[in-house]
Amino acid sequence: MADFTESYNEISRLLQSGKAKDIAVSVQKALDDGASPREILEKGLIAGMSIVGGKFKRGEVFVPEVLIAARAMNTATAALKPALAKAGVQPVGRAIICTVKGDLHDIGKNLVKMMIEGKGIEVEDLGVDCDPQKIVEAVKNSNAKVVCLSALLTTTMMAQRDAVDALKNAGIREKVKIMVGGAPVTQGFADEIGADAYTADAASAAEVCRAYYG
Ligand code: B1M
Repeated sequence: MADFTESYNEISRLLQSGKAKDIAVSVQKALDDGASPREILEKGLIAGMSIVGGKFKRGEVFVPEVLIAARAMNTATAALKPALAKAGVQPVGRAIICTVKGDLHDIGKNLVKMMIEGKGIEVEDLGVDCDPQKIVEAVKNSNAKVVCLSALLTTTMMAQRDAVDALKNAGIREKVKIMVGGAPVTQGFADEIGADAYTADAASAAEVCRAYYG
């Protein structure tokens, strides 16, 4: 079995320095050489982004650097998407995903989306800063079985509760399973707001989501 450690490290380094074009080339090369899409994601991209996150937290890099890294992450995940999708099966159903009201973070949401799509589920992406009413309309107008809510800020976690409540008030809460996640979210919080599932990462989210389709 080939060792792709150096490829993953290179992808992580390119992500940290925000080299969007180079990272897409490196991701494609790693795929062509036989690296697993999931390992590229976890050991290259997510590993690189957590280093950027740590530096951001310690004040060693600032918002512009983080944005540049985020752009590279999006370019890289787009390059990876066909390979992740290929590992999936026939579409088994539909899900809705968004980042909740007030929150502009979309990297984790996009990863969750990609991993769910990789399980053969069609995903309708409502984007970021998503108003609860928009979620209600999407559920009404589709046959989605699962709604995935991402939140990255302690303040916007509360908008996950608003989304659950909006679905309840619209009388369509029981039509869907509601999954929540994002760095500040916990199982306890998910229970408190009446969500059906909390998962800590994109891969687990995809597994739990897939299980809802039988
Ligand atoms: Co923001 N930011 N940010 N930021 N940012 C955080 C989240 C923060 C922890 C940084 C810090 O201070 N250490 C902090 C939040 C503090 C808090 O509330 N506890 C923070 C802050 C404060 C802010 C601003 C307020 C900064 C400011 O303006 N002063 C501002 C808020 C803007 C807004 O949303 N209204 C802001 C802005 C930004 C940028 C725009 C610069 C950029 C976002 C770019 C983008 O997304 N397009 C950004 C980034 C990149 C980060 C960090 C560095 C990285 C986030 C990320 O993408 N991580 C982050 C620090 C960190 O995480 N260490 C930080 C990688 C991603 C793969 O992980 O999104 O956690 P994550 O997703 C994971 C899991 O959480 C999970 O799966 C994913 C991977 O497996 N997951 C789910 C996510 N959603 C899920 C849903 C599920 C299940 C699992 O089910 C439905």
